[in-house]
Amino acid sequence: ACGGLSGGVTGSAMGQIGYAIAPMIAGGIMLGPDQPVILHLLDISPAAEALNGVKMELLDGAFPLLKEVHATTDVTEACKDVNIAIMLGGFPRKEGMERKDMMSKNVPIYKEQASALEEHAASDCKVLVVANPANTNALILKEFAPSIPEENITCLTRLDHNRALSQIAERLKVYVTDVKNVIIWGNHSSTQYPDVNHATVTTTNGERLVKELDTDDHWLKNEFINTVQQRGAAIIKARKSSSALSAASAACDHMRDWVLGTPKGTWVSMGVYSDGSYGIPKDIIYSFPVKCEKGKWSIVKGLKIDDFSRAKMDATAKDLIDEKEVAHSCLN
Ligand code: NAX
Repeated sequence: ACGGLSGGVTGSAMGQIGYAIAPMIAGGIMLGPDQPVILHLLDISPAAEALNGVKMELLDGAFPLLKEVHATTDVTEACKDVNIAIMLGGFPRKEGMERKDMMSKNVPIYKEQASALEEHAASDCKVLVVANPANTNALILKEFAPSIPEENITCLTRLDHNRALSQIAERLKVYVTDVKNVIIWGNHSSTQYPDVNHATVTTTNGERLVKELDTDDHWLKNEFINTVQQRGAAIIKARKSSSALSAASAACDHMRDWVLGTPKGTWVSMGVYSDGSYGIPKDIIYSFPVKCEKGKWSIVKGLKIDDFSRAKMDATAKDLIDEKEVAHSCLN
């Protein structure tokens, strides 16, 4: 109506990430300082009053780019004509809860929201699933929204990617902006494989491989990988709550790069529908290194994969195949 890009955010009322990301989107962090936005916020009925409170705060923020805010508990209204959908809604895993119990609560949500997006979103809608199990929720969404192009359905592994960049920066005592081209392969779970083999650091002597600057293979193959894999758990232990501002920031990074393009010579990690690249099975949403240009991502091809990486890439693919089976059993 007013030339703004319309974006839907689910799980935005009481949700920690929703509360963190809404002002980022309204402030232009996700789509840039020249892009007006219309926000559609969705949450469930018990959260309706809180959701309205978030809307009031967004209006009170007087964000120059924020043209309209629609706060709703109606999934159809939330999805209406949106160009971008950030899927945060779901139930967190509580203490003592089995992964299967968590999936049986969340997978049906993604089936329902798939249909709403398919029927009501803009035909070019770009979808980012953040809620866990992120890869598998995205896969279910893809299966139940067959008319949405499969390349438009992605999941968030950028937080893991950013965590890997920052671990390297801390270790080598450089700025995080000097590090690039780490890779997160596979699932956004503890089986993910943070791969540093192709990562580089910009130095006064040009681009250098991280592996050349840090020859401690033991650290790279053990502490580095474990720290990135376990970072979510470490945040929960320290904050008594899961990552929120870093997740919101990573979701903005994911969308911004997808829409506006990755910088030249740089790739990022995104969970995308596997085309069989690098021998990864098709029909799963797997995190690959991607470059983005003109609103489209493409998997970076031809990277050399050693035996150590191969085993880890296959293990996380297996984890996703198992999750897919559990998800389907939750729907039967
Ligand atoms: P919260 O539990 O704080 O918020 C979830 C929100 O979703 C609540 O407001 C709830 O009312 C709402 N909700 C529940 N069912 C819904 C439905 N059917 N439609 C719309 N909204 C619904 O979780 P938060 O900390 O914000 O995390 C959101 C999701 O992101 C969780 O699934 C979490 O596990 C996942 N994460 C994923 C990450 C990633 O890198 N992919 C990292 C951060 C985070 O852990």
